[in-house]
Amino acid sequence: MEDKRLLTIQDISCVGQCSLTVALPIVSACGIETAILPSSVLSNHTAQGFSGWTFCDLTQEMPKILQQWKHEHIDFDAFYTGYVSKAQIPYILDIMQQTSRSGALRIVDPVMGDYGQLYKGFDDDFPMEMRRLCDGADVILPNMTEASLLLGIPYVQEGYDEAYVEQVLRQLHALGARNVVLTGVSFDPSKLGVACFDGQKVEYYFSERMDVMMHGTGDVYASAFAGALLRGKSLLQAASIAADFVVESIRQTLPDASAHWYGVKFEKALPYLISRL
Ligand code: PXL
Repeated sequence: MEDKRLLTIQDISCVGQCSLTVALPIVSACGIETAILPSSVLSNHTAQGFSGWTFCDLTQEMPKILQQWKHEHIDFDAFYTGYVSKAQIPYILDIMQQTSRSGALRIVDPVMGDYGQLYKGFDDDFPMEMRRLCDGADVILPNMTEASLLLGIPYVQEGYDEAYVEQVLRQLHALGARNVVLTGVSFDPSKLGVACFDGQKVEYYFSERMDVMMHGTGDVYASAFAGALLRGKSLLQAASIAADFVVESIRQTLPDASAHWYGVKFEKALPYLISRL
């Protein structure tokens, strides 16, 4: 098997264990060469806990970097996008189109929000632009909040049933994504999981619900998913391995959770992830 090269496009939050600072080590640990395109540089993430942040937008670098890559004939087997801005979406589509190796995979984590809310700094019309990145993706990985934002439907926190989830999966698939992995699905308060839909069958995977809220777990999930998928795992296998890796990362963080409130200690769970590949 030829070694794969993936490009991940998302921000650098210098401190806070999310986005590129988790994607690069996790995808690399999966044995996949990982190139990066930073969408912005922040001092730290924008989620609750920090009192503020610095932000340097890198949109204008994107077309320049693309030109240089084209000059060097640089191309990729896969793309994995995360936290990006509305203005960057046309550039990202262009980069994917112009640097794809044949059959290149597009994995889109439509990072926009959590717990029913858009992240700070995103406008209300961002979800409509994010739909453009989902259209043509091989896999999209929305959480329940992002699913509701993409579809323009109310966020339902709990009390839904399989029929509801399956209707959401069908609507997400209709945005033009080949496969949907919906995260944060729960029918039982003690279990949390994912629902996978390939346009025909719906499959679920549940693990123990860790009764804590920890930042960056969506990025840890998407990174492990991308790494496992590129290592040849099926959609459901990659979705399950990533879910178990998040649980193990949370477990490793729990003894020190109050000092380590800004993210999860995924580093300590990397040997576990590698053992599953
Ligand atoms: O984990 C998603 C994420 C990525 N990047 C930045 C964020 C967040 C979540 O808040 O603030 C900058």
